[in-house]
Formats: sequence, C-alpha cells, structure tokens
Amino acid sequence: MADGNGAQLLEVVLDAWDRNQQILLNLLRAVPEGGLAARALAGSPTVAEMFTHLHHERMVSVLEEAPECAGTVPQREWLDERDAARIEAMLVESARRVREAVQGRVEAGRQTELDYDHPLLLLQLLLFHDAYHHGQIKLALKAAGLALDDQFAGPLTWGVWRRRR
Ligand code: NI
Repeated sequence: MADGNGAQLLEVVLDAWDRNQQILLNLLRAVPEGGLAARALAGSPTVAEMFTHLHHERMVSVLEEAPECAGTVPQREWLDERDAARIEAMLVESARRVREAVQGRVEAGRQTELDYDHPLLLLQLLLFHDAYHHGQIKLALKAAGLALDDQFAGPLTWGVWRRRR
C-alpha cells in the first residue's frame, strides 16, 4: 500500500485511467456480431456512434485543455464506424493523449487552459463520461437482443477495478 505522497497518488490516478480504458476496450471487444448497429431507442445513437463520441470528447478536451498533447480531432463527432479495429485504434490514441495531457500538466504544476480547478478533474470527468456511455452501450445491446451476460461482463469491468497488482 502506497503512502500519500503526490507522485504516488498521481500514479494511482493514472492507473485508474488505464483501468477505465481497459474496461472500455473490453466492452468494445465483447460487442457481439452486429452489435455496433444497436440502439437503445429509435433515434438514439448506435453503439458505434457512442464509442466514436467518446473518442471525440477526449480529443476535444485535450485540444482545449492541454493543446501541447493534442492530435487531430475527428471532423464528425458521432461517426458510425462499423470497423471495431478502427474504433479501438481511435480509443487507444485518445486515451494516451489524455494520459499524457494530465500527467504533463500535473507534473509541471500547470493549470488546464479552459475549465477545471485541477488537471486531475479533466481525467475524472472523462472517466465519468466513458462510464456514462458504457451503461448506455450495454442498454443498447440489451434492447437489440444482444445483452452481455453478467457472468461474462462482470470480470471484464468490475474485476478490472478490484484487481490488485
Ligand atoms: Ni456524451
């Protein structure tokens, strides 16, 4: 168990971000055949659109808050990308940029550019945002008759949070 110095606490928070990312990729990889097209309700975004929205939000946030770590923000926010490998590549890039942005700002003792009282809050907001849509994605799959079994999904989500290194 780590003590409470700042560098160690930053590591814990960045580890939480990495776990959150692992959980999101686990969900993406668990989407059954045809599941990227699922919607919770008529007019709701597809599962694919929700995943690309998460990527877009992360990329815009880095551009606005720590532009030194920014990449190319996608032109479309809710892209209906049906190639899971391409979605995964997007999410890997944006997770890395968020991580670098927050770590860089904290270590430099620099504030974010637009919002937030502390750079860690940017990471916390994005973690919350990912989790918010995680639930929506599972609901959309359920509505389409493609529900993930709890026995299967539990270890891919809650198990990742609880695991001790
Ligand atoms: Ni959203």
